[in-house]
Amino acid sequence: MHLCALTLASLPTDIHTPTYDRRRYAPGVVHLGLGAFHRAHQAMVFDHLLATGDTRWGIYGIGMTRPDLVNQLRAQDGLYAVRVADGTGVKWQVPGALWRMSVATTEREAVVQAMAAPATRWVTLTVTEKGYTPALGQLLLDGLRLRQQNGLPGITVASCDNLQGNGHKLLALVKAAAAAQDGELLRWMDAQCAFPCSMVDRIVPAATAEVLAAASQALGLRDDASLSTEGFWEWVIEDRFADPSDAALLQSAGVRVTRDVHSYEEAKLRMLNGSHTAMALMGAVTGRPFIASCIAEPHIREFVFRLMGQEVAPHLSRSDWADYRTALIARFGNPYLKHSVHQIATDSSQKIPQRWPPSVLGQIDQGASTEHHALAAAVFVRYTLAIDEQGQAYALNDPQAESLMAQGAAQRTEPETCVRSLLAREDLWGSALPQHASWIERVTHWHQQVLQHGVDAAVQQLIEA
Ligand code: CS2
Repeated sequence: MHLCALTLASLPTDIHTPTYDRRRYAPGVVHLGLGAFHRAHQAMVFDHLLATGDTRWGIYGIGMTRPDLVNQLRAQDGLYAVRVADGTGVKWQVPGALWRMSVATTEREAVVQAMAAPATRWVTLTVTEKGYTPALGQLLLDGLRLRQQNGLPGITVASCDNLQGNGHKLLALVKAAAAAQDGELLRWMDAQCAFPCSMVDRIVPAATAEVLAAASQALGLRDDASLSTEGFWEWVIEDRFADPSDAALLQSAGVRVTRDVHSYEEAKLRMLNGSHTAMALMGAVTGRPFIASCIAEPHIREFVFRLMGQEVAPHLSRSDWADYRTALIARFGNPYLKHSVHQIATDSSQKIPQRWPPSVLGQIDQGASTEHHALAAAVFVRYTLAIDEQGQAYALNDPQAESLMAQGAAQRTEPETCVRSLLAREDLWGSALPQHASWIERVTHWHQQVLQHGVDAAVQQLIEA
């Protein structure tokens, strides 16, 4: 038997389940991007608000391209179990906030209608870095246009992707989709809608067979949509809402509402995500499958520790970075999270721009060392060979895979040409970094070490220097 509304009552009593009515009310939130992250992060915050008796936080979840996931969730009435596990213990929970589901690619009109439904108060997004396309701007604009035409109040549209200034980026995208005759719509949007920036944080790997098996054991039911995450979660959102009273509500659920999201965003993107990308590429090239297997190696742990302390922290406006670093290293080592390095290496070309160049440029400005980032960049170049140090081939899952592999292909015979051409890409490094000859020289140096002696020896060399 599957987990679904009918079988919910049969779950063991120590599993936290929704007790509120999931059928009587229309969803108040439309969420675009129904991946693992949203279901184990925001959906659990909304579940908490629903459990307080506030019926406005049910979710209409939109899978952007994945009918398989939406079908699975529909078969389970939007229910799925989440294992929350770390050094402090293991518990299972079934959040109940996901009420309806559609797929954007095949049910676009339903998505537009959902955004323009009278009960809708929020649209949230986790569509990943590469999802910020003109088509997304058009989809949102169409939903907002229908709301305005129907005389409905404005809404809060919250981007929750790992992009600096994500709310500003999203608003620009929506405005770019507007045509000359949309003046009135844009005035309505400015007056009635809000596009707050936000930083979200929780490590939620894609589910593995091991998690699904643990779920069926814990639940006594089959659950094809179960997930595993850590106890830690954070959601920091700019105090800018269509309905200002949402600020206090979100705060009551543990969300931090502030005017200064920027300092949280930059610390998270460069410390957590920046280290993640460095470890993911190292893991992919050395054949270590998970982040936990990387951070368990003393030389990689020391590398990450120094990367954050010496090259990232000096350029952050958040002053409590040392505690943040300690907490991150513990989180990376969480043995329950089988966080695949290849999952994190996915879309590296879209992730690197937010994660590395700001710290490197900060160091260059101060005449300080960029060695750790240079080594990470060298490992990225090595990664484009698509074969690990044991001779095992892997796929580059990246919208730029073809061009990256073409530029990196001859690196064993023409290493300098390959490093130069990959470091010249402004889509990865921005316009300033490719101009710095010393940076290119250091990446070339570390790339040579990586090719000749392997990633582990290069990391050892750096931390012993
Ligand atoms: C990861 C993030 O896959 C990735 O790129 O770095 O998904 C990371 O786990 C989350 O941002 C943590 O909040």
